[in-house]
Amino acid sequence: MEKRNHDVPLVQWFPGHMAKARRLIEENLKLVDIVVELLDARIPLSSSNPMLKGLIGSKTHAIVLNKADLADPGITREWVEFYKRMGKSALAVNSVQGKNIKELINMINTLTQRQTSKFAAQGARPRNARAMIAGIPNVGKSSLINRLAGSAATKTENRPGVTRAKQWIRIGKNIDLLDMPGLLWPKFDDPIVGLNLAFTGAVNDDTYDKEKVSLLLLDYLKEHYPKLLEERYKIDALPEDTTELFELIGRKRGCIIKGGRVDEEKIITVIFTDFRNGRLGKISLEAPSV
Ligand SMILES: Nc1nc2c(ncn2[C@@H]2O[C@H](COP(=O)(O)OP(=O)(O)O)[C@@H](O)[C@H]2O)c(=O)[nH]1
Ligand SMILES: [Mg+2]
Repeated sequence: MEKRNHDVPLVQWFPGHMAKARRLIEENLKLVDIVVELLDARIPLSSSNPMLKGLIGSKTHAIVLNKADLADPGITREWVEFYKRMGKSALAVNSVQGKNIKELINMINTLTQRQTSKFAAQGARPRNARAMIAGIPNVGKSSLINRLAGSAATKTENRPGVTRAKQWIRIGKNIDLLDMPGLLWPKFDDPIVGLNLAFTGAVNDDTYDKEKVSLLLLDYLKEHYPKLLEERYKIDALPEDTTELFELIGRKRGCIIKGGRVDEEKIITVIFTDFRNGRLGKISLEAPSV
């Protein structure tokens, strides 16, 4: 995305909310053995939070790439390898269909074994692992918690008398998961990050220039996934000019208003929905730089 014009209006974050979220994470971190950091498989860098590293310190940390069903599978594999090379455990999942959820449970059990079996040598039974899920808004934290909990979910603890009781959900036999996920903020000072978050729908559509952003998305798709554009919109040769492509997509999809002009609002919606629902195909917006 280097050569692009990045004058996309930045999303406004609220420092007060951020400070509160940060405090909550710090507070909850003390209670768990492992933090599962949920990232969007299409934009692992843009959906990560630079502050988290400092917050978790030496706590066990696993990377989970969610929405893998929407991402380019080859690039997702590269990301998993990338994190592993950095010495982190990583796994790609689909929280809606429940793909790789068993593997995630195994991963949490394995990574926390040292803590849960601390007194095994003295004959004590291992205790349950305690985990929390953290990630930026809309990355799929609630979906993943629902998937992990399944239908047999039981709230295991709600200590009365404690001012802010923590809710735990028992996952399988050996894991207690904090019911409240940790809310993180994306990096908000990098325009490329803002753009990737807008493309994927992670930020509210009203916070940026939709037409500009949809043209930038087309630019990216034209460069990296031209075949998918040709197939979806039945175009034989993609026009050089992105605005032309934008209008052509409109004509192909019948986004026309009186007088034969294209309905720009409608085209923007078509492009965003097709991309975000995976109807264009499996697309990644970031690849590891090896
Ligand atoms: N395609 C796809 N969509 C997902 C996945 N996980 C979550 N979503 C969707 O992403 C949106 C945000 O999910 P949610 O769990 O509310 O995110 P949260 O804000 O992090 O709790 C919802 O529309 C989910 O259906 C996934 O693995 N694949
Ligand atoms: Mg949620």
